[in-house]
Amino acid sequence: ANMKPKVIAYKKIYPEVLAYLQEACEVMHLEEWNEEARSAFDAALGEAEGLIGTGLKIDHELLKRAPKLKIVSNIAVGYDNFDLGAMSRHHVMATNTPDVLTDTVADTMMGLILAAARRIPEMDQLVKSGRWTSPLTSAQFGTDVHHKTLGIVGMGRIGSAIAKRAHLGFDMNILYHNRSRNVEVERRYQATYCTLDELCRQADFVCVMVPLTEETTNLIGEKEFQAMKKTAIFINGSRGATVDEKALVKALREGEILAAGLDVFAKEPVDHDHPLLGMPNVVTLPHIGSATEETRFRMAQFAAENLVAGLQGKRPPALLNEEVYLNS
Ligand code: 8YV
Repeated sequence: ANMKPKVIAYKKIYPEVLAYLQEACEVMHLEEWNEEARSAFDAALGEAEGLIGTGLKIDHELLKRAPKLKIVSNIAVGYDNFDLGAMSRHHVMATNTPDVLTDTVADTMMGLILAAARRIPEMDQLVKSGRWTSPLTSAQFGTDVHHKTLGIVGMGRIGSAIAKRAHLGFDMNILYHNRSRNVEVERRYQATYCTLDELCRQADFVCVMVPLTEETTNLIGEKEFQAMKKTAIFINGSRGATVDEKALVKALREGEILAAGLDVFAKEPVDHDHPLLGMPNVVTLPHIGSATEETRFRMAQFAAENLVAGLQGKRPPALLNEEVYLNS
């Protein structure tokens, strides 16, 4: 008889990582999340001891249907899709993939900062559409990034990696707002702690890098945009819901801020008629923060290691709810 624990992988998994999982588990691999996969998932959930994938909401409703579940391994660092309290109550371990994506996401954010400030996608379109027929006029000039003030909202691992690039590479002055002080970034990158209001008032670039929680939902709204400089560029690489999108649209329309660079949206994929998509001064990306071959591979590998450790009774390296492991 096959005594390996049953696992459902609800995302396309790299073959090497799948092979690693299959050594320790009996894996149901759902490469695409369609109607068919959904019913296969529902049918297998009752016997599953482990789940691995991205984005699926893990709440009381789902946990009720999964009496054998021991661990859910998120292939992402953000875990706003987890109801951690419910998972702990159901004695289900929760894990994520910190660290391995930090530098890649920070690179993406520098890309958004540069793209929005220097209007790179707009200028690319100008060239490719054959409208580059005469020397540029000042109406087409961008704004400098170096020596400007970058305000980072959320100074965790990724925020620190952005501060590093911005300070050491672009001589930027760093302000930050966070739940707690981060003395390391203050010492290394001369970052200055301030209130969210002060940050909004003083920053040339406001970059949001907080996890999505109840406290950070709509953290940036009308009041914050009004406090920003008219020349401010707003960057979001966290979750769309940390920002009131209506207020963002209004701020851009009314010239309360200059531009925005967004990797995330309240609803993903974003609707093609969303007002943000019609604005030339808004650079949009389809949530590619961590989307490089190397990093997505490392994330899948890390998530698989978390899952296998948990199923073998070892402490998963990126365990989020310690109490479940201690009480097992
Ligand atoms: C993930 C992310 O790639 O890690 C996160 O929190 O947002 C991205 O890195 C995304 O969840 C899809 O895998």
